[in-house]
Amino acid sequence: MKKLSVFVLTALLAVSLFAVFANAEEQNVALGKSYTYTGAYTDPNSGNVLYPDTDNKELTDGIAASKDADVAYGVDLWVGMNQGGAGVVPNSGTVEIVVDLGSSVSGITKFTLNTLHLAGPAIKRPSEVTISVSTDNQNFSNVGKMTSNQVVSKPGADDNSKEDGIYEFTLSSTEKTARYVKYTIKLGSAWCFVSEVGVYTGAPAASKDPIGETSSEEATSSQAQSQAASAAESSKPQATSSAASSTASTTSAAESAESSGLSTGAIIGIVIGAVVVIGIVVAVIVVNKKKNQ
Ligand SMILES: [Ca+2]
Repeated sequence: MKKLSVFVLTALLAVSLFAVFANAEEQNVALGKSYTYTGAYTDPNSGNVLYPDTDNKELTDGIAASKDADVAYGVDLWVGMNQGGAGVVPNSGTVEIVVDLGSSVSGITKFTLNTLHLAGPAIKRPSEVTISVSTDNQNFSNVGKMTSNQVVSKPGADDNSKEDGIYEFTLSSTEKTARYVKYTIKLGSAWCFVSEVGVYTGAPAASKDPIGETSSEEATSSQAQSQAASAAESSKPQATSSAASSTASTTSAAESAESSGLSTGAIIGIVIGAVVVIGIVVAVIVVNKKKNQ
C-alpha cells in the first residue's frame, strides 16, 4: 500500500511539474493568423504588386529570414512595404501591420518582427516600431517601442554597408490581453521588407513598471532619410541607391535585460499542482489511518 502511495504521489508530482513547464513555454499565438498591412506597391507599368505577400500568409507562416542567403530583396519570404503603397497615409513615412489573433488572448508578453536591411537598394530596417493592442480593432492602447538586434550580418551585401543583414525587433511587456496587435513601422527608407511577425504568450514578462527600465535602444537608422526620394526611386529598389546615403549610426542592440520571473500562468500551475499533491497526501494518510484502526 505504501509503495502504491509513493508511486501515485510521484506520478502526480511529475504531471503537475510538466504542466507548469509546458505552461511556461513560449507560444507564438500569431502563427497562422490573418492580418492586414499597408504599403503593398503596385508597379504602374506591369500592374503587378512588387515583392508581394504570397496568399496573404507570409507574415505569420512561421518562416523568418535567418541566413546569409536571405539578405537579398529577391528572396520570396520577404514582403515589401513601400512609402507610396496601398493604404499608406501620404507623407507619413509610416506603414502598419495589424494581426488578428482570432479571439481575445491573455498573457501576451512578447512581440517580434523580422526585417531586412539592404542599404544599396533603399531597403532599410525601420527607424522605429511601436506596438499597440486592441480588443475591438478600433481603440488601441500603446504597449511600447521595440528594440532591434542584428541576427545576421552580411557586410557588403550591396554597397558595403556594415549594417546590411537581418534584424529581429522585439518588445517584452507586462501581460497584455488582445485580439488585435498593431505594428506601427516608421520607415527607415522608401522600402521596408518584413518576413515574419510573432506574438508570444509564456515568455518572461517585462517588469511591472517599464518606465526607466527599458533602456530601449531604438534602431536609429539614418535620421537623414530622404523623404524627398522620388517616386521612381521608391518604387524600384534595384534601380537606385537612395539619395540618402545616410550617416546611419550602427546601434548595437543593447537588449534590455528581460526579467526572468515566472508568468502568472506558471504560478497558477504551481499552486494547483501543490494543492493537488497536498490533497492526495492527506487522502492517503486518512486511508492508511482507517486501515490501521
Ligand atoms: Ca514568414
